[in-house]
Amino acid sequence: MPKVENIVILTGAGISAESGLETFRAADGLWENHRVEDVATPEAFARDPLLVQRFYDMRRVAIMETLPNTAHEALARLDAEWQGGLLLVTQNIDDLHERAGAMYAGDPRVLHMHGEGLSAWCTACDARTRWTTSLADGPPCPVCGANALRPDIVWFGEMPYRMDEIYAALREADLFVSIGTSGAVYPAAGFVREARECGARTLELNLESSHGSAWFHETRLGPASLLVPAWVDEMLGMAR
Ligand code: BV8
Repeated sequence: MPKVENIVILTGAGISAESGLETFRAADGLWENHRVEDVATPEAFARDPLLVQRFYDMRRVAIMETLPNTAHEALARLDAEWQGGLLLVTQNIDDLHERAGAMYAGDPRVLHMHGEGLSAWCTACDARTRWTTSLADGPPCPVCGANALRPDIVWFGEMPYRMDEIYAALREADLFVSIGTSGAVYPAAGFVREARECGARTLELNLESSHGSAWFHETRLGPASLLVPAWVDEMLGMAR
């Protein structure tokens, strides 16, 4: 493999599956018989804010009850030891990458493009506050006091966060690695093409082939808890 300096990693729900967090596909995209696409939208929030707040209250509790697995820990080791460029973009709203070790909350190298389950966003003053309890109870914004808190989540039809940074990193990437995602949702699902068109090598680590598998130079099938530590050992071994 040619020399690798800059790496961009994209993770999805599959990397957190072995920590016990349900993936979107495993739940057949359903929650209380609602399609996730029908709950995770600004329209659903406008129509039935309590339903949507309860959905994210449940997800917040689930996040707080889970622990990082060996795949998160391996990426944290890579984050700590890799000498070149590294950007970890996650579609996940859990904080398992941060809790895995080297990465810490607010680490600019962990980019939650679809927001964070443990963050509340005030639609009155735009403040974002770490949140680990219920929002369905309608608590006031800690900054401005308004009753205007929503989950700090990018819903369908909303623009994902920090896209400029992501595309800039994809343009510089020598290697793009996708871990535990079905490649079903855009713009994340298009990153492999962006990277490839800019000359990066592309690697997919997933339990099964995904919507985007044809775009990867290499796909390795298996659980993230096995594939990711082995890949990180390979990268760090190669760097030595
Ligand atoms: C945008 C946060 C435009 C929420 C998520 C009509 C109207 C509006 C937009 C659209 C439209 N039609 C299409 C679109 C675009 C839309 C889209 O792509 N829709 C899809 C359904 C076709 N995208 C959007 O709306 C995006 N925004 O387009 O904005 C715009 C433009 C200008 C100005 C303003 C706006 C925003 C999308 C973000 C939605 N939010 N998450 C929440 O979490 O509740 S999406 C959510 O689903 C995830 O974040 C992720 O992105 C996506 C898929 O999830 P995955 O992570 O891939 O999980 P999944 O279960 O699918 O797959 C798991 C994989 O892991 C599987 O492959 C499995 O095999 C594997 N696996 C399982 N176990 C393991 C494993 N692998 C390894 N080891 C294991 N143990």
